[in-house]
Amino acid sequence: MSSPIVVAFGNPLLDIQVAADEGQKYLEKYDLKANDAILAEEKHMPIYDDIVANAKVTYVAGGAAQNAARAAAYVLPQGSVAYIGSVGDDDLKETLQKVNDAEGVQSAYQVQPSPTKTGACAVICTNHDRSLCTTLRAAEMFTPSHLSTPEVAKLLTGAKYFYIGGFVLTHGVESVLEITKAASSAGKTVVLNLSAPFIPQFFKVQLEQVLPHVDILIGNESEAAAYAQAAGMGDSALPQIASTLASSTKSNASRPRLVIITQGSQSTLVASSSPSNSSSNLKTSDENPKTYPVPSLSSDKIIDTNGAGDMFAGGFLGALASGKSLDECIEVGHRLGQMCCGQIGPKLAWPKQSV
Ligand code: 26A
Repeated sequence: MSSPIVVAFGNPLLDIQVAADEGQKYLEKYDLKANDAILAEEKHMPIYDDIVANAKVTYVAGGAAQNAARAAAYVLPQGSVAYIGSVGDDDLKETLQKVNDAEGVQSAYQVQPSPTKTGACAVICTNHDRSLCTTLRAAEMFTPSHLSTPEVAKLLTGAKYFYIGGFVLTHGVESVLEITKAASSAGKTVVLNLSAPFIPQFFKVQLEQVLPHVDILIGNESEAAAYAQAAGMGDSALPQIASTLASSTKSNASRPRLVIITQGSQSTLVASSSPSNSSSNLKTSDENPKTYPVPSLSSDKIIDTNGAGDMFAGGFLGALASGKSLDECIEVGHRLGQMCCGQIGPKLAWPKQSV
């Protein structure tokens, strides 16, 4: 089998999801915002046992970059995608690996010895919002040494597209820099997801270290706004934030940077640092940033929004790796994001639908 062309790196997590009818109670009990992604603090730690014992929960494979990897695999031929992250030697890992196997993602996990457990995310749904509260456990024990193991070194050499979940910047900037610097100097494509407002807010230093090596930056409106605040741009409008991020320093200057900002059901924005000089399949038009309306999705078709942004990003990436145009990549992203909204958790429709 040929080597995967896409490699994603992130925090492998098992999602423990509470449905919307019971969500409000847990938001209040644990002082969580309706639509947010945070690292669990001391006061949140009982939430995992609490929801398992007292709520109707669904277990679903999660971890933002792992979700995106499965979405990329959905649109690419078998064997195209691999995923790197750190897990415990436990049943949670088995569950994640089975889902990756079933959906065509090669799991190149670093496995921490017992009793370290695989990370988990409490997903509290209310209406169309989702609150993510994560305990990283094994995920934050990832070490750069894993990148030079023969299996992973081969994956990194063979791949052409690298997807980094911004969430790993809380603990893994050294590994991220190793992956992205090598990729960027070899002329390969690096995609970074901002992941959550707290990343630009509290991990700005790490973000600024990685940004020069990023060809395509993906985020949503609240992450972009958090970046603007952290970067001293106040409440600048989204097009300005996107254009500023697009034109910030780049190590591989021969290739322009794209910044993609999603806004749920509102239009997606794409800014390019150099629209006329884009590589052949990624040309934007004269409109910069360009706006892409999101097809409408009726409310009764939405089960929950957990993972929709990841599926957008992974769909975009898969389409990009198959040589599609920018417009087509955004369209595939929108389609997979919406498909995910119709499932419980970060899932797509199986058997596979054509996208
Ligand atoms: C470091 N944190 C907070 C996280 C995450 C995370 N993935 C990586 N690191 N917090 C939540 N997630 C995942 O985001 C997906 C939805 O976008 C959840 O596991 C969920 O599947």
